[in-house]
Amino acid sequence: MQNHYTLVLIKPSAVRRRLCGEIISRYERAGLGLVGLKLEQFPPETFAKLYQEHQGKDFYPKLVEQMSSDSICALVLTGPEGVVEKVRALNGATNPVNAAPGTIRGDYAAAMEPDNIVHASDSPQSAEREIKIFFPDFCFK
Ligand code: 3AN
Repeated sequence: MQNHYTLVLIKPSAVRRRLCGEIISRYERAGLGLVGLKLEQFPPETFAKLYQEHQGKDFYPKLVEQMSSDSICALVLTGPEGVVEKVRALNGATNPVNAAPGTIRGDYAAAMEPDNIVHASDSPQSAEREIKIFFPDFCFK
């Protein structure tokens, strides 16, 4: 059986709030496997690659500045087909104002300020591209 993967980045504000353990345990409780983990500060160039589709948008400069300002916690999660959607469902809507209670963003953020707690890939193709940015040696099996 083919394995399926997705990338999650726990954003700097959530790392500072000591939320990594809580967030990781939500994914694990949902049956997903943790197969990559890094706590590290990355330069703006790394996030320019990650957020290439958002270049030119008004929020882009601040997003890159914020993500590179401090350590993030990068995760590779594995699970059955649909793992990308499953993680996005656990995270909740992009804007925490609209994120349902019980989701990560719904429970830990009230607004996009200072940030929306987590990033997650939005398709299996993005997941592969994004995992290679943060885990260049990751072995897709
Ligand atoms: P998601 O993280 O849910 O996939 P995307 O890919 O649309 O959402 O956005 C990537 C990141 O860009 C978000 N996590 C958020 O930090 C930022 N972002 C997206 N839309 C906005 C917005 N309207 N205002 C401020 N930041 C935004």
